[in-house]
Amino acid sequence: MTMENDMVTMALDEVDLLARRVLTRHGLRGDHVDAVARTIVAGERDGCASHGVYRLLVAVNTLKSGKVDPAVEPVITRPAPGLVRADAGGGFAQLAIERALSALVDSARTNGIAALAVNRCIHFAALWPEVEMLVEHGLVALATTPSHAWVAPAGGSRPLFGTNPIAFGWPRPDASPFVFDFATSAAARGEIELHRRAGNPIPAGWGIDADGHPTTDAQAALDGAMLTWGGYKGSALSTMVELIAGPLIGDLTSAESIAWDAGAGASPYGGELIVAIDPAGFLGAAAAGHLARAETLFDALAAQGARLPGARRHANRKLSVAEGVRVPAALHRDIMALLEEEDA
Ligand code: NDP
Ligand code: PYC
Repeated sequence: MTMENDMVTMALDEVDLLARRVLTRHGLRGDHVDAVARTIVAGERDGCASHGVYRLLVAVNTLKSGKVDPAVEPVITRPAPGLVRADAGGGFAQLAIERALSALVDSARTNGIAALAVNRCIHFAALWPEVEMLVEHGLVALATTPSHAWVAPAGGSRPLFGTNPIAFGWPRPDASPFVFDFATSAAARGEIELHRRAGNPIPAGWGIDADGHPTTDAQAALDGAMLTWGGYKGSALSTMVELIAGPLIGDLTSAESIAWDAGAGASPYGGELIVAIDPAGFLGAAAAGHLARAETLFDALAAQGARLPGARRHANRKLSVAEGVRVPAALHRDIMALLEEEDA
């Protein structure tokens, strides 16, 4: 670990050890520690600052609030041939998803398509690690989850939707997978929190203040309402997320999640829907040929100088493995302070 220009450089195994120490010190137990640490380290490794080590502060805050069960064992069931359910039992989502993965892969292979409903989970993570786990098995994947009601619908001015991310993954035979993952709000709430921490204004169009006026003040937007991405289009997508990863799977909307939180400031509570599709389901032995044909789309995109979502992350990953990651010193100090707390 080295420090220069207010940045701390850490090797990935140092980040991993730090994450485990912090989570364990604050009461996380059993396989949850591995599963949660893995996504936090992956976020930092891939240059996703809003869902990297910053999430240690968020996870600890949730552990302290008593709103997450730190040791619960997820229960995996298969209610129908194409359906898997993971009851997280009030624990963090990561372990429930890891434990359901083999059933979901098996079900997608058998049926061509399968869906996993994760219920009663606390979700503070990025979705791309979940999608990538499925893509590694040669499956196409779609994942989505509501969060807390922080976002005003297009045309409205009061929080109703969560930041409601959607992630999609497509396996590529000889390249990193095509994976996008973004909030249906103009930016993830974590991005606004990082701007607040750094004392930086947010771009116009991300939020409105408590009186409904446009603002570039991060705290004012956090206290007021975030805005949807792409106006009414993001609003419609966000509504879809509320429905398919809320009532459709018997779980909470973002408004219900924040009501459940009752001011505790914990991470969102509710469900997640993950759909996995096996290309061989429709195509059988022809799947490889059609996947190869899909490559012309990616080639044509690159030929125009456009970049694929996921490309930045994968490039960052190579760099982090070789050179480690750079964490702002103030954030590193705040994380280290979590290890010193007397009453943890
Ligand atoms: P961004 O607006 O930064 O969008 C991220 C996606 O867009 C990535 O796939 C990124 O690829 C791609 N992208 C960015 N710039 C370009 C470009 N110029 N050309 C092509 N592709 C590009 O992310 P958000 O702030 O909306 O979300 C960040 C994270 O927050 C997500 O991982 C999301 O899952 C997480 N989140 C989680 C929530 C939860 O409830 N659990 C709620 C809300 C957000 P690349 O990564 O390669 O740059
Ligand atoms: O950044 O909006 C966000 C977020 C919500 C839950 C996890 N991340």
